[in-house]
Amino acid sequence: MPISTTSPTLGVGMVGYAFMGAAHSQGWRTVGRAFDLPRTPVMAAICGRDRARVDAAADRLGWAAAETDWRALIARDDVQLVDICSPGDSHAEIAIAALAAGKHVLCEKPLANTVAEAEAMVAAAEAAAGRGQLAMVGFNYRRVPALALARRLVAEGRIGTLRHVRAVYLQDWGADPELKLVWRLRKELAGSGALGDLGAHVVDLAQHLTGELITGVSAHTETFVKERPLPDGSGVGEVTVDDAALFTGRLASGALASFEVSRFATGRKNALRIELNGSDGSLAFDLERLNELEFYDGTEPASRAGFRRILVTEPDHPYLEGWWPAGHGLGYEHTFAHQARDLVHAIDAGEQPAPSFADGLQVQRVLAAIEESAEKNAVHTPVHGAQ
Ligand code: SOE
Repeated sequence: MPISTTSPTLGVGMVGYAFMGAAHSQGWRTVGRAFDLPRTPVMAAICGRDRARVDAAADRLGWAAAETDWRALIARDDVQLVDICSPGDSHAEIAIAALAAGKHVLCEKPLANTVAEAEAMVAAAEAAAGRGQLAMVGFNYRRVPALALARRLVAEGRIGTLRHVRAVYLQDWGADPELKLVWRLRKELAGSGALGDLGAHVVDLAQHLTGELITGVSAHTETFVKERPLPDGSGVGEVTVDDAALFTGRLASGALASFEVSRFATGRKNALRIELNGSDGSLAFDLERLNELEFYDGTEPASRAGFRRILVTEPDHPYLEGWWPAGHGLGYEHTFAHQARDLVHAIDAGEQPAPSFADGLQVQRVLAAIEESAEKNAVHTPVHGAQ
């Protein structure tokens, strides 16, 4: 449903209508009401395999039409941008086909299930860029205003030389003993477990906030529950992904980073926390308090220095110009509107949006290095007396 009658439109077609499909839909539904856009997104069609369910999703989420075959979706004349929110095993095929069909592409993270798939997607995106088409990967947490502000403060040198990145991303739904063998627990569909799902976010954030790449890692992963009941009740099946991953990394400048991601952190529902320590100060963020950023300015006299809480709701804070008066906070869903806003601007300007598919590939390479390291580290250095 167009909002502006004056700006040209951008027809969006979405693949997938589960959690991420609903979150992206919320972004497309609200973005034109919050921000002035050079093109008005039109929610042209959504795609899912089951006719009754995709029709219901189109109705509920606000899409004008529904398709049951993604090939039909990308062939539609009223779709200029394909937004991929299906499980990782389908990302490469759909993204490459959509780019070949002349569409722009937004693909949910992680970009792909393997480095080889991600490389093929980057090659397709590079070829399409020559034809004026753009491709972006959906790392939505980059668009939390407090994290966008953190990146700005790092770039302005407010924490000095980076020494540490410390990040955790914790959930607990894996701890449910009744949990079925859902797609997120099957390597052939999801690529990896907590690592690709949660680790991809913190790897991306660590690099995005600091402007540095992770150059090497050392890791441990574990699958705590090795078998789960099959969803159709026909028995049990093997869990083929990690339930948790612990890894350390070195950044290009020599700064040290540590990460923990888990689906077994009982009581932690969606706890993403990241802290940066530099020679002149520190920044700390907690997704459970996403309108806040903690800043320690080490250049202040020690007698007055201390972590200060910046309430990131001022109109001149990143993305806040579109929303409410100061003090009226935002939530998880707004990150998807911000992502849509930045992508629409990039498409209109013909400029590569960030994160690009190449950025997504780089994260994929870090994830692959973590898996390789975890395999090697499966043989631990023994602790004497503890065997
Ligand atoms: C996993 O449970 C998940 O849905 C991720 O896939 C999302 O990327 C994250 O934002 C919330 O948790």
